[in-house]
Amino acid sequence: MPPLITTHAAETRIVPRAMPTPLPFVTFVRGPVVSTPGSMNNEATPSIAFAYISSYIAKQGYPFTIVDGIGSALNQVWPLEEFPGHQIQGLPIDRIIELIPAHSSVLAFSGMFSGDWPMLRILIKRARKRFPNALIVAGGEHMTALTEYCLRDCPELDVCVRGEGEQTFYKLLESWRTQEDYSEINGIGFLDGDRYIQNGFLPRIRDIDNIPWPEWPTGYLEKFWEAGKSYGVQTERDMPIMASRGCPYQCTFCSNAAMWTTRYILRDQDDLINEIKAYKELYGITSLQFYDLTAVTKKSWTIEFCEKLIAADINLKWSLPSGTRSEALDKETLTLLKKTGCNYLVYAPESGSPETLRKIKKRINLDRMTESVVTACRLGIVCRTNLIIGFPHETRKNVWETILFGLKLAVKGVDEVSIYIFSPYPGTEIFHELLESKRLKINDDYFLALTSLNGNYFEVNPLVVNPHMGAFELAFYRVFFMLANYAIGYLLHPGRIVRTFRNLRSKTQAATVFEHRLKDAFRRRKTLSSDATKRA
Ligand code: B12
Ligand code: SF4
Repeated sequence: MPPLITTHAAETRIVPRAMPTPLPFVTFVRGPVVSTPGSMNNEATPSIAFAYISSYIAKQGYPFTIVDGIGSALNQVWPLEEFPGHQIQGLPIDRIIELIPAHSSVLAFSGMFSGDWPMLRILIKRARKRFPNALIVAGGEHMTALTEYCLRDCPELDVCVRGEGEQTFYKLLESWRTQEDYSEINGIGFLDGDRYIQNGFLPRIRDIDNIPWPEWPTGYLEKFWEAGKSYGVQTERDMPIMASRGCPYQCTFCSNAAMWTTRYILRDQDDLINEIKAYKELYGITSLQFYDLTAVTKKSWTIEFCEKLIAADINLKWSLPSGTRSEALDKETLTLLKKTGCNYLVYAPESGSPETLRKIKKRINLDRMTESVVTACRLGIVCRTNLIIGFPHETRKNVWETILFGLKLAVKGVDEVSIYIFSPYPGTEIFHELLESKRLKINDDYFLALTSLNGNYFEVNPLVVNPHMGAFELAFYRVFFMLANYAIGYLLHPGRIVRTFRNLRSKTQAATVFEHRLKDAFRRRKTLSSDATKRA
Protein backbone atom coordinates (compact mmCIF):
# COMPACT_ATOMS: atom_id res chain seq x y z
CA MET A 1 0.00 0.00 0.00
CA PRO A 2 1.49 3.39 -0.92
CA PRO A 3 2.23 5.69 1.98
CA LEU A 4 -0.10 8.42 3.05
CA ILE A 5 2.58 10.24 4.93
CA THR A 6 5.58 10.77 2.72
CA THR A 7 8.15 12.02 5.13
CA HIS A 8 8.40 12.69 8.81
CA ALA A 9 9.50 15.47 11.12
CA ALA A 10 9.27 19.01 9.87
CA GLU A 11 8.15 18.25 6.31
CA THR A 12 5.27 15.93 7.21
CA ARG A 13 2.41 16.50 4.77
CA ILE A 14 -0.82 14.72 4.06
CA VAL A 15 -0.73 14.00 0.35
CA PRO A 16 -3.25 12.46 -2.02
CA ARG A 17 -2.57 8.98 -3.29
CA ALA A 18 -4.28 6.15 -5.05
CA MET A 19 -7.24 4.61 -3.20
CA PRO A 20 -6.13 1.63 -1.17
CA THR A 21 -8.30 -1.41 -1.75
CA PRO A 22 -8.14 -4.20 0.85
CA LEU A 23 -8.71 -3.48 4.53
CA PRO A 24 -5.31 -2.68 6.01
CA PHE A 25 -3.76 -5.17 8.40
CA VAL A 26 -3.47 -3.69 11.89
CA THR A 27 -0.85 -4.78 14.41
CA PHE A 28 -1.36 -3.68 18.00
CA VAL A 29 1.92 -3.37 19.87
CA ARG A 30 2.58 -3.08 23.60
CA GLY A 31 6.10 -2.53 24.91
CA PRO A 32 7.50 -4.14 28.07
CA VAL A 33 7.03 -2.77 31.61
CA VAL A 34 9.77 -0.31 32.55
CA SER A 35 10.99 -0.20 36.13
CA THR A 36 14.06 0.00 38.31
CA PRO A 37 15.71 -2.95 40.04
CA GLY A 38 14.03 -3.39 43.41
CA SER A 39 10.74 -2.07 42.14
CA MET A 40 7.77 -4.15 43.20
CA ASN A 41 4.75 -2.31 41.88
CA ASN A 42 5.31 -2.33 38.14
CA GLU A 43 3.46 -5.48 37.37
CA ALA A 44 1.98 -7.03 34.28
CA THR A 45 -1.68 -7.44 33.47
CA PRO A 46 -3.47 -8.39 30.25
CA SER A 47 -4.25 -5.45 27.96
CA ILE A 48 -7.99 -4.95 28.18
CA ALA A 49 -7.56 -1.82 26.03
CA PHE A 50 -6.30 -3.89 23.08
CA ALA A 51 -8.95 -6.55 23.72
CA TYR A 52 -11.63 -3.86 23.44
CA ILE A 53 -10.27 -1.93 20.44
CA SER A 54 -9.33 -5.03 18.44
CA SER A 55 -12.78 -6.48 19.06
CA TYR A 56 -14.36 -3.24 17.81
CA ILE A 57 -12.41 -3.12 14.54
CA ALA A 58 -12.67 -6.88 14.02
CA LYS A 59 -16.46 -6.50 14.00
CA GLN A 60 -15.97 -4.08 11.09
CA GLY A 61 -13.89 -6.67 9.26
CA TYR A 62 -10.38 -5.36 9.91
CA PRO A 63 -7.71 -8.07 10.13
CA PHE A 64 -5.38 -7.63 13.09
CA THR A 65 -2.87 -9.21 15.41
CA ILE A 66 -1.50 -8.26 18.82
CA VAL A 67 2.21 -8.25 19.67
CA ASP A 68 2.23 -7.94 23.43
CA GLY A 69 5.75 -7.26 24.68
CA ILE A 70 4.51 -7.88 28.22
CA GLY A 71 2.38 -11.00 27.84
CA SER A 72 4.90 -12.80 25.61
CA ALA A 73 7.67 -12.91 28.21
CA LEU A 74 6.15 -12.69 31.65
CA ASN A 75 8.56 -12.65 34.59
CA GLN A 76 11.54 -12.13 32.27
CA VAL A 77 13.59 -9.09 33.17
CA TRP A 78 16.34 -7.43 31.12
CA PRO A 79 18.39 -4.29 31.53
CA LEU A 80 17.07 -1.35 29.48
CA GLU A 81 20.40 -0.64 27.87
CA GLU A 82 19.52 2.84 26.60
CA PHE A 83 18.71 3.98 30.13
CA PRO A 84 21.19 2.56 32.63
CA GLY A 85 19.68 1.83 36.02
CA HIS A 86 16.38 0.78 34.43
CA GLN A 87 15.02 -2.59 33.47
CA ILE A 88 12.23 -4.00 31.37
CA GLN A 89 9.94 -6.88 32.11
CA GLY A 90 8.82 -8.64 28.95
CA LEU A 91 10.31 -8.92 25.48
CA PRO A 92 13.39 -6.93 24.49
CA ILE A 93 12.57 -4.12 22.03
CA ASP A 94 14.27 -5.66 18.98
CA ARG A 95 12.42 -8.91 19.49
CA ILE A 96 9.10 -7.04 19.53
CA ILE A 97 9.98 -5.36 16.23
CA GLU A 98 10.84 -8.78 14.72
CA LEU A 99 7.46 -10.16 15.77
CA ILE A 100 5.43 -7.52 13.92
CA PRO A 101 4.10 -9.21 10.76
CA ALA A 102 5.72 -7.88 7.59
CA HIS A 103 2.35 -7.19 5.94
CA SER A 104 1.22 -4.78 8.68
CA SER A 105 -0.08 -1.48 7.26
CA VAL A 106 -1.07 0.10 10.55
CA LEU A 107 0.93 -0.13 13.76
CA ALA A 108 -1.10 0.78 16.84
CA PHE A 109 0.93 1.34 20.01
CA SER A 110 -0.21 1.33 23.60
CA GLY A 111 0.80 4.54 25.40
CA MET A 112 -0.69 4.08 28.83
CA PHE A 113 2.08 4.87 31.30
CA SER A 114 4.07 8.10 31.22
CA GLY A 115 6.99 6.30 32.82
CA ASP A 116 7.20 4.05 29.76
CA TRP A 117 7.44 6.91 27.24
CA PRO A 118 11.26 6.91 26.73
CA MET A 119 11.07 3.15 26.01
CA LEU A 120 8.00 3.53 23.79
CA ARG A 121 9.71 6.26 21.78
CA ILE A 122 12.61 3.91 21.02
CA LEU A 123 10.14 1.17 20.07
CA ILE A 124 8.25 3.46 17.67
CA LYS A 125 11.46 4.77 16.10
CA ARG A 126 12.69 1.22 15.44
CA ALA A 127 9.30 0.20 14.11
CA ARG A 128 9.36 3.14 11.69
CA LYS A 129 12.74 1.97 10.36
CA ARG A 130 11.31 -1.45 9.56
CA PHE A 131 7.94 -0.11 8.37
CA PRO A 132 8.69 3.16 6.56
CA ASN A 133 5.22 3.25 4.95
CA ALA A 134 2.97 2.15 7.77
CA LEU A 135 0.51 4.43 9.53
CA ILE A 136 1.84 4.64 13.07
CA VAL A 137 -0.75 5.42 15.72
CA ALA A 138 -0.60 5.52 19.51
CA GLY A 139 -3.30 5.91 22.13
CA GLY A 140 -3.87 5.62 25.86
CA GLU A 141 -3.64 7.72 28.99
CA HIS A 142 -0.13 9.11 28.41
CA MET A 143 -0.64 9.88 24.72
CA THR A 144 -3.85 11.72 25.57
CA ALA A 145 -2.28 13.86 28.27
CA LEU A 146 0.85 14.81 26.32
CA THR A 147 -0.20 14.46 22.69
CA GLU A 148 1.71 17.38 21.23
CA TYR A 149 4.82 16.70 23.30
CA CYS A 150 4.96 13.07 22.16
CA LEU A 151 4.40 13.90 18.50
CA ARG A 152 7.25 16.41 18.59
CA ASP A 153 9.47 14.14 20.67
CA CYS A 154 8.90 11.27 18.26
CA PRO A 155 8.28 12.49 14.69
CA GLU A 156 8.09 8.85 13.56
CA LEU A 157 4.64 8.76 15.17
CA ASP A 158 1.93 9.87 12.73
CA VAL A 159 -1.13 10.33 14.87
CA CYS A 160 -2.39 10.02 18.43
CA VAL A 161 -5.86 8.83 19.34
CA ARG A 162 -7.03 10.86 22.34
CA GLY A 163 -9.32 9.52 25.05
CA GLU A 164 -11.67 6.58 24.58
CA GLY A 165 -10.26 4.63 21.68
CA GLU A 166 -12.66 2.26 19.94
CA GLN A 167 -14.76 4.54 17.78
CA THR A 168 -12.04 7.10 17.03
CA PHE A 169 -9.56 4.45 15.94
CA TYR A 170 -12.13 2.81 13.71
CA LYS A 171 -13.04 6.17 12.13
CA LEU A 172 -9.35 6.92 11.66
CA LEU A 173 -8.80 3.61 9.86
CA GLU A 174 -11.85 4.14 7.70
CA SER A 175 -11.00 7.62 6.58
CA TRP A 176 -7.36 6.76 6.05
CA ARG A 177 -8.41 3.82 3.93
CA THR A 178 -11.21 5.42 1.95
CA GLN A 179 -10.60 9.15 1.81
CA GLU A 180 -6.83 9.11 1.85
CA ASP A 181 -6.91 11.51 4.75
CA TYR A 182 -7.56 11.41 8.45
CA SER A 183 -7.17 15.06 9.26
CA GLU A 184 -10.87 15.64 9.97
CA ILE A 185 -11.37 12.87 12.50
CA ASN A 186 -12.58 14.04 15.88
CA GLY A 187 -10.45 13.05 18.88
CA ILE A 188 -7.04 12.82 17.24
CA GLY A 189 -3.86 14.89 17.38
CA PHE A 190 -1.16 15.10 14.70
CA LEU A 191 1.47 17.40 13.27
CA ASP A 192 0.90 19.08 9.95
CA GLY A 193 4.40 20.22 9.19
CA ASP A 194 5.36 22.01 12.35
CA ARG A 195 1.77 22.88 13.24
CA TYR A 196 0.10 20.81 15.95
CA ILE A 197 -3.49 19.97 15.17
CA GLN A 198 -5.91 18.61 17.76
CA ASN A 199 -9.38 17.86 16.50
CA GLY A 200 -12.46 18.52 18.58
CA PHE A 201 -13.17 17.54 22.14
CA LEU A 202 -12.46 14.23 23.81
CA PRO A 203 -14.96 11.84 22.27
CA ARG A 204 -17.07 9.60 24.52
CA ILE A 205 -19.13 6.67 23.35
CA ARG A 206 -22.62 7.35 24.71
CA ASP A 207 -24.11 3.92 24.25
CA ILE A 208 -21.47 1.87 26.03
CA ASP A 209 -23.63 -1.23 25.94
CA ASN A 210 -23.06 -1.32 22.21
CA ILE A 211 -19.29 -1.51 22.58
CA PRO A 212 -18.50 -5.11 21.68
CA TRP A 213 -17.16 -7.23 24.54
CA PRO A 214 -13.36 -7.49 24.59
CA GLU A 215 -11.93 -10.21 22.39
CA TRP A 216 -9.04 -12.08 23.97
CA PRO A 217 -6.58 -13.78 21.62
CA THR A 218 -6.41 -17.56 21.95
CA GLY A 219 -4.05 -18.61 24.72
CA TYR A 220 -3.33 -15.02 25.78
CA LEU A 221 -5.02 -14.91 29.19
CA GLU A 222 -3.74 -18.38 29.96
CA LYS A 223 -0.16 -17.07 29.84
CA PHE A 224 -0.94 -14.57 32.59
CA TRP A 225 -2.69 -17.23 34.69
CA GLU A 226 0.19 -19.65 34.20
CA ALA A 227 2.72 -16.97 35.25
CA GLY A 228 0.63 -15.98 38.28
CA LYS A 229 -0.05 -12.47 37.01
CA SER A 230 -3.19 -10.56 37.84
CA TYR A 231 -4.37 -7.21 39.14
CA GLY A 232 -4.43 -6.94 42.93
CA VAL A 233 -5.05 -10.31 44.55
CA GLN A 234 -4.78 -13.65 42.82
CA THR A 235 -6.86 -16.77 42.23
CA GLU A 236 -6.38 -19.48 39.60
CA ARG A 237 -7.96 -17.63 36.65
CA ASP A 238 -8.57 -13.94 37.18
CA MET A 239 -10.62 -12.21 34.51
CA PRO A 240 -10.22 -8.50 33.66
CA ILE A 241 -13.60 -6.85 33.22
CA MET A 242 -15.20 -3.40 33.27
CA ALA A 243 -18.56 -2.27 34.62
CA SER A 244 -18.28 1.42 33.76
CA ARG A 245 -16.32 4.04 31.88
CA GLY A 246 -15.06 7.33 33.31
CA CYS A 247 -15.48 8.96 36.69
CA PRO A 248 -17.62 11.97 37.64
CA TYR A 249 -15.02 13.54 39.94
CA GLN A 250 -12.09 15.84 39.19
CA CYS A 251 -9.40 15.23 41.79
CA THR A 252 -6.48 17.52 41.08
CA PHE A 253 -3.85 14.72 41.09
CA CYS A 254 -5.74 12.42 38.71
CA SER A 255 -5.80 12.50 34.92
CA ASN A 256 -9.29 11.04 34.66
CA ALA A 257 -11.01 14.21 33.44
CA ALA A 258 -8.33 14.89 30.81
CA MET A 259 -8.75 11.36 29.52
CA TRP A 260 -12.42 10.45 29.93
CA THR A 261 -14.07 13.86 30.64
CA THR A 262 -16.32 13.74 33.73
CA ARG A 263 -18.95 11.64 32.00
CA TYR A 264 -19.49 8.49 34.04
CA ILE A 265 -21.45 5.70 32.45
CA LEU A 266 -22.37 2.39 34.03
CA ARG A 267 -23.07 -0.65 31.89
CA ASP A 268 -26.36 -2.44 31.75
CA GLN A 269 -26.16 -5.15 34.42
CA ASP A 270 -27.76 -7.82 32.24
CA ASP A 271 -25.16 -7.32 29.52
CA LEU A 272 -22.42 -7.48 32.16
CA ILE A 273 -23.85 -10.68 33.65
CA ASN A 274 -24.04 -12.22 30.16
CA GLU A 275 -20.38 -11.34 29.59
CA ILE A 276 -19.45 -12.97 32.90
CA LYS A 277 -21.44 -16.11 32.05
CA ALA A 278 -19.67 -16.30 28.68
CA TYR A 279 -16.25 -16.14 30.38
CA LYS A 280 -17.24 -18.80 32.89
CA GLU A 281 -18.14 -21.10 30.07
CA LEU A 282 -15.25 -20.22 27.77
CA TYR A 283 -12.38 -20.02 30.24
CA GLY A 284 -13.54 -21.54 33.52
CA ILE A 285 -12.59 -18.33 35.31
CA THR A 286 -12.34 -18.24 39.09
CA SER A 287 -12.59 -14.50 39.72
CA LEU A 288 -13.49 -11.15 38.20
CA GLN A 289 -11.18 -8.15 38.55
CA PHE A 290 -12.78 -4.83 37.74
CA TYR A 291 -10.43 -2.40 35.94
CA ASP A 292 -12.78 0.58 36.32
CA LEU A 293 -11.62 3.99 37.47
CA THR A 294 -14.23 3.86 40.18
CA ALA A 295 -16.69 1.01 39.85
CA VAL A 296 -18.94 1.76 42.80
CA THR A 297 -20.61 5.15 42.92
CA LYS A 298 -24.30 4.34 42.74
CA LYS A 299 -25.83 2.22 45.48
CA SER A 300 -28.93 1.21 43.51
CA TRP A 301 -26.83 -0.02 40.56
CA THR A 302 -24.49 -2.00 42.84
CA ILE A 303 -27.35 -3.66 44.74
CA GLU A 304 -29.09 -4.61 41.51
CA PHE A 305 -25.85 -6.01 40.11
CA CYS A 306 -25.32 -8.14 43.23
CA GLU A 307 -28.89 -9.41 43.12
CA LYS A 308 -28.43 -10.37 39.49
CA LEU A 309 -25.17 -12.16 40.30
CA ILE A 310 -27.09 -14.24 42.83
CA ALA A 311 -30.04 -14.85 40.51
CA ALA A 312 -27.71 -15.99 37.72
CA ASP A 313 -25.85 -18.25 40.16
CA ILE A 314 -22.51 -16.75 39.10
CA ASN A 315 -20.68 -17.90 42.21
CA LEU A 316 -17.27 -16.37 41.51
CA LYS A 317 -14.86 -14.32 43.58
CA TRP A 318 -14.64 -10.70 42.51
CA SER A 319 -12.61 -7.64 43.44
CA LEU A 320 -12.18 -3.91 42.91
CA PRO A 321 -8.38 -3.61 42.74
CA SER A 322 -8.16 -0.17 41.11
CA GLY A 323 -9.70 1.72 44.00
CA THR A 324 -13.22 2.83 44.65
CA ARG A 325 -15.18 5.51 46.41
CA SER A 326 -17.05 4.62 49.57
CA GLU A 327 -20.27 6.65 49.48
CA ALA A 328 -22.33 3.73 48.23
CA LEU A 329 -20.59 1.14 50.40
CA ASP A 330 -22.72 1.08 53.54
CA LYS A 331 -23.37 -2.03 55.63
CA GLU A 332 -26.29 -3.20 53.46
CA THR A 333 -24.30 -2.95 50.23
CA LEU A 334 -21.14 -4.43 51.74
CA THR A 335 -23.08 -7.40 53.09
CA LEU A 336 -24.34 -8.09 49.59
CA LEU A 337 -20.85 -7.65 48.17
CA LYS A 338 -19.53 -10.27 50.57
CA LYS A 339 -22.44 -12.60 49.87
CA THR A 340 -21.74 -12.44 46.13
CA GLY A 341 -18.05 -13.35 46.50
CA CYS A 342 -16.29 -9.97 46.77
CA ASN A 343 -12.88 -10.88 48.23
CA TYR A 344 -10.90 -7.66 47.87
CA LEU A 345 -11.72 -3.96 48.00
CA VAL A 346 -9.36 -1.06 47.47
CA TYR A 347 -10.50 2.20 49.01
CA ALA A 348 -8.84 5.42 47.93
CA PRO A 349 -9.04 8.01 50.71
CA GLU A 350 -5.68 9.38 49.42
CA SER A 351 -5.10 11.51 52.53
CA GLY A 352 -5.89 11.68 56.21
CA SER A 353 -5.60 15.45 56.23
CA PRO A 354 -8.90 17.34 55.81
CA GLU A 355 -7.01 20.33 54.42
CA THR A 356 -5.32 18.19 51.77
CA LEU A 357 -8.58 16.49 50.86
CA ARG A 358 -10.13 19.91 50.27
CA LYS A 359 -7.18 21.10 48.20
CA ILE A 360 -7.04 17.99 46.02
CA LYS A 361 -10.84 18.09 45.56
CA LYS A 362 -11.23 14.49 46.68
CA ARG A 363 -14.66 15.21 48.17
CA ILE A 364 -14.81 12.42 50.71
CA ASN A 365 -15.84 12.26 54.32
CA LEU A 366 -13.04 10.57 56.29
CA ASP A 367 -15.33 9.30 59.06
CA ARG A 368 -17.75 7.72 56.61
CA MET A 369 -14.90 6.19 54.62
CA THR A 370 -13.38 4.76 57.82
CA GLU A 371 -16.73 3.32 58.87
CA SER A 372 -17.17 1.73 55.45
CA VAL A 373 -13.71 0.14 55.32
CA VAL A 374 -13.93 -1.13 58.90
CA THR A 375 -17.35 -2.66 58.19
CA ALA A 376 -15.96 -4.35 55.07
CA CYS A 377 -13.04 -5.80 57.07
CA ARG A 378 -15.41 -7.10 59.76
CA LEU A 379 -17.46 -8.81 57.08
CA GLY A 380 -14.30 -10.63 56.01
CA ILE A 381 -13.44 -8.73 52.83
CA VAL A 382 -9.71 -8.10 52.49
CA CYS A 383 -9.27 -4.32 52.29
CA ARG A 384 -6.54 -1.98 51.12
CA THR A 385 -6.45 1.79 51.47
CA ASN A 386 -4.25 4.01 49.31
CA LEU A 387 -2.68 7.08 50.89
CA ILE A 388 -0.45 9.72 49.32
CA ILE A 389 2.01 12.02 51.08
CA GLY A 390 4.00 14.98 49.74
CA PHE A 391 1.45 16.90 47.67
CA PRO A 392 3.03 20.25 46.66
CA HIS A 393 1.05 22.27 49.19
CA GLU A 394 1.56 19.89 52.13
CA THR A 395 3.26 20.79 55.37
CA ARG A 396 4.66 18.25 57.82
CA LYS A 397 1.40 18.57 59.77
CA ASN A 398 -0.64 17.39 56.76
CA VAL A 399 1.72 14.48 56.17
CA TRP A 400 1.58 13.38 59.80
CA GLU A 401 -2.22 13.54 59.75
CA THR A 402 -2.12 11.05 56.88
CA ILE A 403 0.44 8.83 58.58
CA LEU A 404 -1.63 8.74 61.78
CA PHE A 405 -4.81 8.11 59.82
CA GLY A 406 -3.04 5.16 58.19
CA LEU A 407 -1.92 3.75 61.52
CA LYS A 408 -5.48 4.09 62.82
CA LEU A 409 -6.80 2.14 59.85
CA ALA A 410 -4.20 -0.60 60.40
CA VAL A 411 -5.19 -0.87 64.07
CA LYS A 412 -8.86 -1.04 63.08
CA GLY A 413 -8.13 -4.09 60.94
CA VAL A 414 -7.43 -2.84 57.39
CA ASP A 415 -5.21 -5.47 55.79
CA GLU A 416 -3.09 -3.14 53.65
CA VAL A 417 -2.49 0.55 54.27
CA SER A 418 -0.20 1.62 51.47
CA ILE A 419 1.57 4.95 51.36
CA TYR A 420 2.78 6.54 48.11
CA ILE A 421 4.85 9.64 47.57
CA PHE A 422 3.00 12.12 45.40
CA SER A 423 4.03 12.13 41.71
CA PRO A 424 2.67 14.74 39.33
CA TYR A 425 1.17 12.78 36.40
CA PRO A 426 0.55 14.41 33.01
CA GLY A 427 -3.00 15.55 32.43
CA THR A 428 -3.61 16.44 36.07
CA GLU A 429 -4.39 19.88 37.45
CA ILE A 430 -1.36 19.80 39.74
CA PHE A 431 0.92 18.82 36.85
CA HIS A 432 -0.19 21.88 34.88
CA GLU A 433 0.26 24.17 37.89
CA LEU A 434 3.79 22.86 38.46
CA LEU A 435 4.69 23.28 34.78
CA GLU A 436 3.36 26.81 34.68
CA SER A 437 5.26 27.81 37.80
CA LYS A 438 8.37 26.12 36.33
CA ARG A 439 8.69 23.75 39.27
CA LEU A 440 8.60 20.80 36.90
CA LYS A 441 10.29 20.16 33.60
CA ILE A 442 9.22 17.44 31.18
CA ASN A 443 12.10 15.32 29.92
CA ASP A 444 13.23 11.69 30.01
CA ASP A 445 14.49 12.01 33.57
CA TYR A 446 11.02 13.09 34.67
CA PHE A 447 9.31 10.20 32.85
CA LEU A 448 11.75 7.62 34.15
CA ALA A 449 11.36 8.93 37.69
CA LEU A 450 7.69 8.00 37.42
CA THR A 451 8.60 4.33 36.90
CA SER A 452 10.70 3.98 40.01
CA LEU A 453 9.19 6.35 42.48
CA ASN A 454 6.20 4.45 43.61
CA GLY A 455 7.37 0.94 43.07
CA ASN A 456 10.84 0.90 44.51
CA TYR A 457 10.57 0.76 48.28
CA PHE A 458 14.29 1.28 48.71
CA GLU A 459 14.41 4.41 46.55
CA VAL A 460 15.57 7.16 48.85
CA ASN A 461 15.82 9.88 46.22
CA PRO A 462 12.44 9.93 44.51
CA LEU A 463 10.98 12.76 42.44
CA VAL A 464 9.59 15.14 45.04
CA VAL A 465 7.76 18.39 44.34
CA ASN A 466 7.13 19.41 47.93
CA PRO A 467 9.07 22.51 49.03
CA HIS A 468 8.88 21.67 52.75
CA MET A 469 10.12 18.11 52.88
CA GLY A 470 13.01 16.46 51.09
CA ALA A 471 13.06 13.21 49.17
CA PHE A 472 14.81 11.30 51.92
CA GLU A 473 12.34 12.38 54.58
CA LEU A 474 9.29 11.42 52.51
CA ALA A 475 10.85 8.14 51.40
CA PHE A 476 11.61 7.33 55.03
CA TYR A 477 8.03 8.05 56.15
CA ARG A 478 6.75 5.96 53.32
CA VAL A 479 8.83 2.86 53.92
CA PHE A 480 8.79 3.01 57.70
CA PHE A 481 5.05 3.55 58.11
CA MET A 482 4.03 1.14 55.39
CA LEU A 483 6.05 -1.57 57.10
CA ALA A 484 4.62 -0.46 60.45
CA ASN A 485 1.09 -0.80 59.08
CA TYR A 486 1.78 -4.35 57.89
CA ALA A 487 3.48 -5.21 61.17
CA ILE A 488 0.44 -3.97 63.13
CA GLY A 489 -1.85 -6.00 60.90
CA TYR A 490 0.15 -9.20 61.34
CA LEU A 491 0.59 -8.71 65.10
CA LEU A 492 -3.05 -7.97 65.79
CA HIS A 493 -4.25 -10.69 63.45
CA PRO A 494 -1.79 -13.62 63.70
CA GLY A 495 -4.07 -15.63 61.41
CA ARG A 496 -2.78 -13.47 58.58
CA ILE A 497 0.77 -14.79 59.14
CA VAL A 498 -0.45 -18.33 58.53
CA ARG A 499 -2.43 -17.19 55.47
CA THR A 500 0.59 -15.39 54.02
CA PHE A 501 2.90 -18.40 54.48
CA ARG A 502 0.28 -20.67 52.93
CA ASN A 503 -0.23 -18.36 49.98
CA LEU A 504 3.49 -17.87 49.38
CA ARG A 505 3.73 -21.62 48.84
CA SER A 506 0.67 -21.77 46.62
CA LYS A 507 0.98 -21.21 42.88
CA THR A 508 -2.42 -19.65 42.46
CA GLN A 509 -3.44 -17.76 45.59
CA ALA A 510 -2.58 -14.33 46.99
CA ALA A 511 -4.96 -12.61 49.40
CA THR A 512 -3.24 -9.23 49.40
CA VAL A 513 -1.08 -7.21 47.02
CA PHE A 514 1.80 -7.67 49.47
CA GLU A 515 1.58 -11.45 49.09
CA HIS A 516 1.19 -11.14 45.32
CA ARG A 517 4.19 -8.85 44.93
CA LEU A 518 6.38 -11.07 47.12
CA LYS A 519 5.49 -14.05 44.98
CA ASP A 520 6.22 -12.07 41.81
CA ALA A 521 9.60 -11.00 43.13
CA PHE A 522 10.55 -14.65 43.84
CA ARG A 523 9.31 -15.77 40.44
CA ARG A 524 11.33 -13.10 38.63
CA ARG A 525 14.42 -13.97 40.63
CA LYS A 526 13.97 -17.65 39.80
CA THR A 527 13.54 -16.86 36.09
CA LEU A 528 16.59 -14.65 36.11
CA SER A 529 18.77 -17.29 37.73
CA SER A 530 17.57 -20.05 35.42
CA ASP A 531 18.31 -17.76 32.43
CA ALA A 532 21.77 -17.15 33.82
CA THR A 533 22.28 -20.90 34.22
CA LYS A 534 21.22 -21.46 30.61
CA ARG A 535 23.62 -18.77 29.36
CA ALA A 536 26.46 -20.25 31.42
C1 B12 B 1 -4.59 -1.92 35.13
C2 B12 B 1 -3.88 -0.72 35.69
C3 B12 B 1 -2.62 -0.95 36.24
C4 B12 B 1 -1.97 -2.33 36.34
C5 B12 B 1 -1.36 -2.86 35.07
C6 B12 B 1 -0.19 -2.28 34.42
C7 B12 B 1 0.50 -3.03 33.30
N1 B12 B 1 1.66 -2.56 33.01
O1 B12 B 1 0.07 -4.01 32.73
C8 B12 B 1 -1.01 -2.15 37.54
C9 B12 B 1 -1.73 -2.51 38.81
C10 B12 B 1 0.26 -2.93 37.56
C11 B12 B 1 -0.82 -0.64 37.51
C12 B12 B 1 0.23 -0.03 38.10
C13 B12 B 1 0.45 1.32 38.05
N2 B12 B 1 -0.41 2.25 37.62
CO1 B12 B 1 -2.10 1.83 36.79
N3 B12 B 1 -3.76 1.61 36.12
C14 B12 B 1 -4.46 0.59 35.68
C15 B12 B 1 -5.90 1.01 35.35
C16 B12 B 1 -6.73 0.80 36.60
C17 B12 B 1 -6.62 0.30 34.26
C18 B12 B 1 -6.05 0.49 32.85
C19 B12 B 1 -7.02 -0.10 31.90
O2 B12 B 1 -6.81 -1.21 31.47
N4 B12 B 1 -8.13 0.62 31.65
C20 B12 B 1 -9.22 0.17 30.84
C21 B12 B 1 -8.98 0.44 29.36
C22 B12 B 1 -10.19 0.05 28.53
O3 B12 B 1 -8.76 1.82 29.23
P1 B12 B 1 -7.41 2.37 28.59
O4 B12 B 1 -6.27 1.52 28.87
O5 B12 B 1 -7.30 3.80 28.92
O6 B12 B 1 -7.73 2.21 27.02
C23 B12 B 1 -8.67 3.00 26.31
C24 B12 B 1 -8.07 4.28 25.72
O7 B12 B 1 -6.98 4.77 26.47
C25 B12 B 1 -7.67 3.94 24.33
N5 B12 B 1 -6.37 3.32 24.08
C26 B12 B 1 -5.52 2.73 24.92
N6 B12 B 1 -4.45 2.25 24.26
C27 B12 B 1 -4.61 2.54 22.97
C28 B12 B 1 -3.82 2.28 21.85
C29 B12 B 1 -4.26 2.70 20.60
C30 B12 B 1 -3.43 2.44 19.41
C31 B12 B 1 -5.49 3.39 20.46
C32 B12 B 1 -5.95 3.82 19.14
C33 B12 B 1 -6.28 3.67 21.58
C34 B12 B 1 -5.84 3.23 22.83
O8 B12 B 1 -8.68 3.01 23.98
C35 B12 B 1 -9.03 2.18 25.09
C36 B12 B 1 -10.48 1.84 25.01
O9 B12 B 1 -11.30 2.98 25.02
C37 B12 B 1 -5.71 2.52 35.05
C38 B12 B 1 -6.93 3.38 35.36
C39 B12 B 1 -8.02 3.19 34.31
N7 B12 B 1 -9.16 2.67 34.73
O10 B12 B 1 -7.82 3.44 33.13
C40 B12 B 1 -4.52 2.89 35.91
C41 B12 B 1 -3.44 3.87 35.38
C42 B12 B 1 -3.12 3.48 33.96
N8 B12 B 1 -2.32 3.62 36.27
C43 B12 B 1 -1.69 4.65 36.59
C44 B12 B 1 -0.56 4.68 37.46
C45 B12 B 1 -0.07 6.05 37.88
C46 B12 B 1 0.03 3.49 37.91
C47 B12 B 1 1.25 3.35 38.81
C48 B12 B 1 2.37 4.33 38.58
C49 B12 B 1 0.68 3.36 40.23
C50 B12 B 1 1.67 3.39 41.31
N9 B12 B 1 1.57 4.47 42.03
O11 B12 B 1 2.44 2.49 41.47
C51 B12 B 1 1.73 1.92 38.52
C52 B12 B 1 2.79 1.87 37.40
C53 B12 B 1 2.84 0.57 36.66
C54 B12 B 1 3.67 0.42 35.41
N10 B12 B 1 4.54 1.29 35.02
O12 B12 B 1 3.54 -0.56 34.76
C55 B12 B 1 -2.24 5.88 35.89
C56 B12 B 1 -1.34 6.23 34.70
C57 B12 B 1 -0.96 7.69 34.60
C58 B12 B 1 0.18 7.89 33.65
N11 B12 B 1 0.05 8.89 32.81
O13 B12 B 1 1.19 7.21 33.70
C59 B12 B 1 -3.67 5.42 35.55
C60 B12 B 1 -4.27 6.07 34.32
C61 B12 B 1 -4.59 5.70 36.78
C62 B12 B 1 -4.83 7.19 37.00
N12 B12 B 1 -5.96 7.73 36.56
O14 B12 B 1 -4.01 7.86 37.58
N13 B12 B 1 -1.82 -0.04 36.86
S1 SF4 C 1 -8.90 9.88 41.87
FE1 SF4 C 1 -10.65 8.48 41.64
S2 SF4 C 1 -12.43 9.75 42.25
FE2 SF4 C 1 -10.77 11.19 41.80
S3 SF4 C 1 -11.03 11.74 39.64
FE3 SF4 C 1 -9.55 10.03 39.70
S4 SF4 C 1 -10.80 8.18 39.40
FE4 SF4 C 1 -12.21 9.86 39.99
